[in-house]
Parts: sequence; structure tokens; C-alpha cells
Amino acid sequence: MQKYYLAIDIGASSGRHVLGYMNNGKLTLEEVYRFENNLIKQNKHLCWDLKGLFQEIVNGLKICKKQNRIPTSMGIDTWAVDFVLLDKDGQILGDTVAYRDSRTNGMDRKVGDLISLESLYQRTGIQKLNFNTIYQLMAVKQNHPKYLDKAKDFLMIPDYFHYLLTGNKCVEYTNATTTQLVNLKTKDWDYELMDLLEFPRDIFKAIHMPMTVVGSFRKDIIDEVGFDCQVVLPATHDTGSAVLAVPSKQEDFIYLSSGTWSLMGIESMKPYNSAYSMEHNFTNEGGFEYRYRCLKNIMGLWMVQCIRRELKSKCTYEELCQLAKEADDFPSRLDVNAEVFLAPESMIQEIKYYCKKTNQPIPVTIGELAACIYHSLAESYAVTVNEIERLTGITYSGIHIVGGGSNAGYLNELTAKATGKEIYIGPVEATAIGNLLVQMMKDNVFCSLKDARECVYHSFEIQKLI
Ligand code: LFR
Repeated sequence: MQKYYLAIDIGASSGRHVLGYMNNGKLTLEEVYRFENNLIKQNKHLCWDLKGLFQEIVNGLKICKKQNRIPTSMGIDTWAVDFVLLDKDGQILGDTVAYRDSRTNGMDRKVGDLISLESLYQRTGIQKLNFNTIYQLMAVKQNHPKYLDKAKDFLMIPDYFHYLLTGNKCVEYTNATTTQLVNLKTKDWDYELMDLLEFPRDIFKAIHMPMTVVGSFRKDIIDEVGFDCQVVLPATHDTGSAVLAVPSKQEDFIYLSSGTWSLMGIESMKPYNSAYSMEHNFTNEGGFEYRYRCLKNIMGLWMVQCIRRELKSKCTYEELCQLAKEADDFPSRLDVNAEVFLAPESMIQEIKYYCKKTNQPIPVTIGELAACIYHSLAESYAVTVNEIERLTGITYSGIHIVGGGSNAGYLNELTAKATGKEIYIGPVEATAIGNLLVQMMKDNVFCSLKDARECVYHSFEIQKLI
């Protein structure tokens, strides 16, 4: 009988249920369900609709049942840094505020009063992003101290969904490291740091590694979806999963996980937390079997997604690429990592304003806007490649571009030109694949990550651009 594994991969703009199974030695994927995800305004804050998302998780499970393809195991991954605080009855305290919300403004100073930036980086190896969990928790402490007083558990978003499915609270390692509260050396919660910040240490429970069994479905979930299933922890941070699926045959490679964010970096068994890496804001996120993802967050396709939404444009991302290509010689460039692009009221106005302020031609058409973004992204990738090579002292021959954004052909071409590297494109569904690989390693389908990556290499078409 065919054995199926189910990855539920939820990104900032959509989620999907992807079944994976082996077919003639190849990993085969089938998307059984897809749903939207959007930021919503709640009590003046940008929030996630966790209730709605959980309903979608259940809806997709019901479809598996309907198709009579019951997975052997399943696991959920999402974006990082966001969390819930649960009270003694397992109920969420407060709104589920999203990381793009402005509640973290000024929180870096509050944290900075208690611990220096250098010291925080030394302890955690995590880059400074104003939306890191540490700053979000500081905002809760400032504005809603009662939530922290009442909290019994801290869970990241995928942990919370796993809890709703199984009744078991289980914090997963790769995502926990993005809180900036995990110690780089001990690879465990940094309780000293929590004391320093006056965060209640007892709400941060034991951290578990990918491949840990969380449990089986609760009775009410079994009744609703029509089957029971074992929940196995994948790398619950989507980027952690995506990087697992990079089909590299070489030890040393640069990856670009391309989606709402562009995450560019390397995988390493040792962290890089020198003064140079701090200055260039490289992070060391925790990975499978305690690997590190030394990478940088670059604003990514978020900017294009916003423009498309703002114009209520029906054009596909391929069409957008085409329009951008037609405006290829539009000369303006943006600092894609400028804070102003994180969550502007209007991305279009913000870009126009930026060009005006920097005395550059102002883009008017959608093609010009997209060209301006794509060129700026490609240039930012090139700078990052140079920084990585300086950081590690290694010259890399190629870059693996994985994830939904690897479909943006024009951006790939610009990236090849700007970096001068060989570009390997795909797989597009890297995040779901990485999620599945961990579950399949747990079930001994693959005996190691090397083995699993080899299978990705043979199972999916990888395009090469030189
Ligand atoms: C990508 C991602 C990035 C993280 C950002 C915010 O989806 O997970 O890795 O920095 O979202 O959580």
C-alpha cells in the first residue's frame, strides 16, 4: 500500500497541504488543498487570523480523507518569530499580532537598555530584525504586562497548531531560535537573558528537535476529519524546511530561499558571529541536527506582492516579470532593506517617495515599479554574495534558488548577471519538500539528509542558468 506523508506549509500569503510519496524511487508531490492567508486589522494592530487558519488546516485534512489518502504522519511549518501566550486553560492571551505590526517600534531601545547589541548577538547569533520575538515580547511587557503574568506557556505558531491537533504542547528548535532567546552555545533557552529582560522563564518549556513525535490527533479532531494521524515535528520554520530541500551535490553552496522574503546564505556546522557578521547583520538560525543557517533577510517579493494587491492586478507573477522586462532600462534603484518597505500603507507611494527623495526618476507603470524592485533585489543579492564570501573565505561557484519566487524568470536572469554565478533554479515547492523529508527520515525512507537531498536532486527538474 502507498505510504503518504503530509506537509502543511503556511506562508504569509497562502497555505497548502502537500502529500508526498515515493514513486519509482522519486519523491512525488500532490497539492491537495490551498488557501489564502492575509494580515487582518484587529484592535488597530496587524494580526493573523489563527482561528481561520486552523479551520483551513482541518478543511485540508478532510480532503485527504475524501480522497482516501490517509497520511502516515503530518507536520506544519510557517513563517518564524510570531508566537502565542497561553493561559492555564490553553487559551490565547491577547491578539495574535503579526511581526509586521508597528508595536515593536522603539523596543530595540528598551532591550538595548538591558543588554548591549554586541552581547545579545554574541549570546544568540541572531541578526537584529526589529520584529524578532524578543522585541515583540518587550512590547507585550510594556503594553500588556498582565498577559505575561497570566501566561503559562509560550508557543510559536506551528507549535500552537500542533497543540490544537494533538493536545500536546511541544516547542520546536529551528523556529525557537528565531525568538533571539536561544543561546548559541547551549542551543537551549537562554534563561539568564530572560532574567535580564524580566521575561518569565517558566513559560518557555523544553525545546524539541525535528523528527520528534508530538502525538496523535485528539478525539474531537479524529471525529471531525475522519482519521487519526501521527504529528511529527518538521523544521517548523519554513526557511528551515526550504533549506533542507536544496538539491546541492556540493558541500559548500549558497542558497536563496525566495518567497515573501529572500533569505540568502549558507549552511554550516559552526556559527558565524564575528564582528564582521554582526556588522553585516548575518544571522545563525538553528537547523536540522544542529546545523546553522547563516543567512541574511532581504525584503524579497513582498514588495511585488503588495503592489499587485494594491492595484488589484490580475496579472500573474510571470506576466509581471514580462512587464518588468519591457521596462528593463528603467534606472531607479531602491535600498530594498529600508525599514519603510516593511509594512507601508501604500507600497507604490513609498517607492515613489523613495525615488523622489533620492533624486531618481519616479516609476509610473506597473512594469517600471517591478523593474525597479527586481533590479534592486538582484543588486542586493550580489552584495550579499560578496559578503558571504568574505565571511567564510570560500568562493562559491553557484547559487541555488528555491521556493515560490524561483518562478520569477526575469529576476533569476538579473541575479545571474549581477552575481556572475551559476544559478540553479528549483524546486519551487522546497518548503513543503523539506517538511516532508524530515518526516520521511523519521520513517526511515531516507537514512540521512545527504540521502534525502540526493533524492530531491533526482526527483525534481533543476534548471541551470549560466
Ligand atoms: C520566511 C520567514 C523568514 C523570517 C520571516 C519572518 O517566510 O520565515 O525566514 O525571517 O519569514 O518570520
